[in-house]
Amino acid sequence: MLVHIDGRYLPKSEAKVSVFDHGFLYGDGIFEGIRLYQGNVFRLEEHLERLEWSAKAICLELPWSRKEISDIVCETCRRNDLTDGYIRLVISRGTGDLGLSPKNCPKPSIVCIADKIALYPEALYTQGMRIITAPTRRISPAALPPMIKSLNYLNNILAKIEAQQHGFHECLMLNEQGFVAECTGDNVFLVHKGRLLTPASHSGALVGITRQVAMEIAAELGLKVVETNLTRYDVWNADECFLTGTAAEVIPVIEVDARRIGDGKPGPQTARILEVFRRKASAEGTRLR
Ligand code: PXG
Repeated sequence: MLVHIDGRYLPKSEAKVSVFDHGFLYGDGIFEGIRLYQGNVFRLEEHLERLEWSAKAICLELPWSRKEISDIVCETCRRNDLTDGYIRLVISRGTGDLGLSPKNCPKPSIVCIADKIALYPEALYTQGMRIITAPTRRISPAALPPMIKSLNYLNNILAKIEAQQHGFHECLMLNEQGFVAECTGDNVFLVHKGRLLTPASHSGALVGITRQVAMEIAAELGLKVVETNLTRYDVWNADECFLTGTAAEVIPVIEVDARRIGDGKPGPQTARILEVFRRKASAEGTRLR
């Protein structure tokens, strides 16, 4: 495997960054998780646009154009002979002194890893997943806007640990007001009485690229899409529930907090959205060759 670091392609064993990198010392940086399907990078422009917005939000001036970053992503996939996989693009504040001021870091670093991804067990896509609500709340947008895809994932990791301590793969996270925000690495959707519901983008969630795709598909299928405040009560009483994310794709949820969702099986609208998602994923994208 070859990893891109600041203009060089290094074997995995040599792909290292400095312990003085502020991404390591302070979590000062941003990233994107991107999928490659059948030799095409899925929604690359959207991922790079979100990366630029994350950079702007943390006052990190990108010294690379969108085209240069896009070329790094594609070249990393080509050098690894990948046709299907997961791309982790990381930009850190760069190497500096101790002390959290970014002023000590003259130049950001860019890392791109392209590898295979271990999904949830395939059985969960047909049988559906059971989840719970985590005690840990999603961080307030007033503290750190969850729209920034930053290197600070401890908030989500704490919730993930809580889920796993109770034997679950994933969990719901609520915002400070107690409304549903998202899961630890996925956005949440409900289907209720023929409408598709999802927490509004200001409710404390990352604005997911897969979320956007699911909303597009739902509209194409004639489902009305509504972004609104949702409570756990709304989730428990939904006809269907599913999660979306670059890693998870579209995964049905059949039980939340020991309440069966719908009839306890993946719902028909979820199945249609998953099917169209898989079709789009294999048909669209930025070609590597
Ligand atoms: N919320 C959070 C907190 C996320 O981290 C999503 C929602 C879904 O967004 P996208 O744009 O992917 O539809 C994410 C994405 C990983 C990994 O390595 C995590 C994500 C994506 C890819 C890989 O665990 N999270």
